[in-house]
Amino acid sequence: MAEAVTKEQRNADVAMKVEPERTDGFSLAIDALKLNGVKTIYGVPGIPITDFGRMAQASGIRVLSFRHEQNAGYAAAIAGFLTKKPGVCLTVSAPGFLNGLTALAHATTNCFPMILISGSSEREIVDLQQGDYEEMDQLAIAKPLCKAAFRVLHAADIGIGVARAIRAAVSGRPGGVYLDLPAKLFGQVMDAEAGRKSLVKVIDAAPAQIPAPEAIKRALDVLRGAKRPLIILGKGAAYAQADDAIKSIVENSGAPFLPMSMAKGLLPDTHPQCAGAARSTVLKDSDVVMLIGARLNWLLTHGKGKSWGDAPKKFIQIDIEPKEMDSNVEIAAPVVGDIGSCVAALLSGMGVNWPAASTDWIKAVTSKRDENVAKMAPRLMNNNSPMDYHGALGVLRTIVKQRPDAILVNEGANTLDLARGIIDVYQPRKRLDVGTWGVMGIGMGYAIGAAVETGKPVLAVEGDSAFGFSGMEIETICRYRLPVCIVVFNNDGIYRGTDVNSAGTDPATTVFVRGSRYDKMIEAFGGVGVNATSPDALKRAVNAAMDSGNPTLINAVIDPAAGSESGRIGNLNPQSALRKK
Ligand SMILES: Cc1ncc(C[n+]2csc(CCOP(=O)(O)OP(=O)(O)O)c2C)c(N)n1
Ligand SMILES: [Mg+2]
Repeated sequence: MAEAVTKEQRNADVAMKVEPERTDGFSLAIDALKLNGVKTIYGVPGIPITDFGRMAQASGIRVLSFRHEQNAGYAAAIAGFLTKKPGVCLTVSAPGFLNGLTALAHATTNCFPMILISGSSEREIVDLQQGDYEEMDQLAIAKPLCKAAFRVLHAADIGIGVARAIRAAVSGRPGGVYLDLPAKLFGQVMDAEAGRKSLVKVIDAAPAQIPAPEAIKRALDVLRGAKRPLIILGKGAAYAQADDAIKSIVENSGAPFLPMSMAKGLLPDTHPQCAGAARSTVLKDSDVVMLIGARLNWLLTHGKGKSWGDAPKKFIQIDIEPKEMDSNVEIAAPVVGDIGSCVAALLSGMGVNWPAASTDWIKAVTSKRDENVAKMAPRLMNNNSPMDYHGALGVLRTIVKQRPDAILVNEGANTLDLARGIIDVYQPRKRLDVGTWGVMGIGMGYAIGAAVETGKPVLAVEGDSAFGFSGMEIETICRYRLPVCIVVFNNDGIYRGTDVNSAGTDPATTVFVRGSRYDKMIEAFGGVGVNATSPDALKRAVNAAMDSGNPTLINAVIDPAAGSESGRIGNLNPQSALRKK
């Protein structure tokens, strides 16, 4: 008997030596992601990627399962913004892919690096349109909506496919990349050694792009000639993580600066040069505007028109994308390169004796800012019940001041526009919001992505409509025990809760169930729910949530009549001459 076992063992040993070690598409895809430092995948399981997710989790990648792919996609998108590495979202074919695609397009529009990996059905059947399970030509659909799209058909190409996706997402102007992995690919088997050799570690994924010395000189000449300079910081500046250099350039120049929404906190909103509360003055009266990672799109009324005043203006623009220059108005001094390199070059060109900005200009801006801040102050201290936006936001403003490392997520209409102006931000990349599209639905995905990537507490300030787009993810937040405190500004509807349907049958299009109790939703998943009807109660509830780190949802009862149509951008609603309001 002992003899027989020995023989079997010997045979097995021989078999092992003869049989070469093999690997498969599942393992190669996981190995390729790990080799390139992917630590987290955000997704929703299902055919054909369930086992892929399981195996990725078993291999040590953190795989977070969501309730809807769009939210997983938004988590990946914001992970990209926060880390300068592509956030990865994993979905099933056709419907799951489409659900994730909105987030991929959003990432591309906002210049966040992200990779959407979707499983797909059999090419032979899809291309002949023979009706496969979840049949869709995903690659073709993704292409116009993202920066690059790739499909891998052979296991031996997985390494290259992943490398191309990573490099495309983060190099140059970052954006969304689609990576199509057909079901059959995962099961393909190949020699393990050849598989290992096929993997590609991406070296220097986002190479520095150094600006031309002439461009730097031209920019500094324009800036030196300014009588009333203004610096506008965009979220590209926040993304660059060149925080010290950006602060130095602003301070050396002495110019007032205006942070775009997600650039708030690069320098604190309370910085003496911050012109956030004197926005209309600085846009109108400045004569030279230096844009750092900010685009002259609708958010800056395209750099022209009434809000920019009549006086001639010269623009200096710093951006990694050459095509961005002259997109809306003439750029007198284009500086093309990555923000970090451009700012460093400008800074060294400025030297130590940069002339101070004119005191008249600084005084004009400061006094306007102080006047506006003083006007707002009493409104922020009201303790009305039901609350108005100012009373509720006044409380949150104080809380964020006391907890400057918390991450603020913000969406809604009035809830967004008023919070943006009222809540000061003190550190870079602490304010995450709807971005370039003004999209509703980023809330819970961003909150989860931010909590996971940074380990910091998250305060999500959500309109009741905005919250509804991703509300089911509170289960995800509870499941992973993330330190997220959600405040729902519940004014019974979109913009306000007082609209009436003149036909008198169904409710008006912008109103929700009156007096809804969003706080009860999170209790279903073991989170903490609080109904807050006054600023004092709101303050207590948020502080308790932030202290405990427990997933919490606070239903903040806001006067349904307090908001205005479309918040601060009501002017963008089309008007007919026949139906002037
Ligand atoms: C995906 C998407 N769908 C619809 C809209 C249109 N929209 C803009 S703001 C908003 C909701 C505003 O209501 P709420 O979040 O309750 O904020 P409030 O103004 O009431 O504070 C909607 C539906 C959008 N921006 N994005
Ligand atoms: Mg609302």
